[in-house]
Amino acid sequence: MTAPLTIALSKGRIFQETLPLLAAAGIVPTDDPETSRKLILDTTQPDVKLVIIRATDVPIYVQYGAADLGVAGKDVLMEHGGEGLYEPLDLKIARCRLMVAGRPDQQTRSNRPRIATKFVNTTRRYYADQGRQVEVIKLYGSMELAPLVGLADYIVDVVDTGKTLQANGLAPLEHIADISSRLIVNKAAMKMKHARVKAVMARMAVAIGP
Ligand code: PRT
Ligand code: MG
Repeated sequence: MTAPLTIALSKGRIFQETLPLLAAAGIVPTDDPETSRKLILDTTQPDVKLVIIRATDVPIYVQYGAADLGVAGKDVLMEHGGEGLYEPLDLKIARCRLMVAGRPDQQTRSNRPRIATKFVNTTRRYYADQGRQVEVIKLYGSMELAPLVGLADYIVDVVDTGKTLQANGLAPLEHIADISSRLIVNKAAMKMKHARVKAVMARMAVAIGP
């Protein structure tokens, strides 16, 4: 029996948008993660399993070889740093933009504004590259609240329609990066399971199109 090929995915938009690409590679899960409590899903290919984990954990599982492949947003990969990973394929799904946002009328109160974000590494790098002094505050969610209650002057977050910002009286101010989800591959798996990994990649690539 061959060792299984394990693919790490998060629930929600990434799972939904990756399904057709996996189907093109002949991989169809036999459980629905939105209704099943299982964290390891079987697929129509007996030697391919899906592991369902938090979006930010996907690069960690792949880095350490707990999953051979994964799908993660470029925002999550920028923050992770990419150690131990290859990033061979832009899946062009779950697109959004990483932005600095704040109140449209924001007057910076100090020469060292506070930025609330879950993307602390990316945020530090963005401001450092521009020689701007900031204080970065790590949050785990609901970043939009921080400027409203005086916790921070600005936030760094991913924006799609902008409706969440707008509903909270915030506006996108600076564009940091265009984001889409990427296929990531453990470096050792790329060597040890080369034929199977390449086959999945090739069939997904055709489904993504130009
Ligand atoms: O939800 P959880 O805390 O488990 O983790 P997560 O938020 O990182 O996961 P998930 O599944 O919500 O997002 C996975 C990936 O989808 C992210 O890493 C991004 O690469 C990508 N993506 C694309 C988005 C969005 N669009 C998006 N709109 N991730 C989050 N959002 C948020 C946005 O920050 C806002 O709070 O969705 C909300 C609605 O956005 P608007 O701009 O349309 O109002
Ligand atoms: Mg979310």
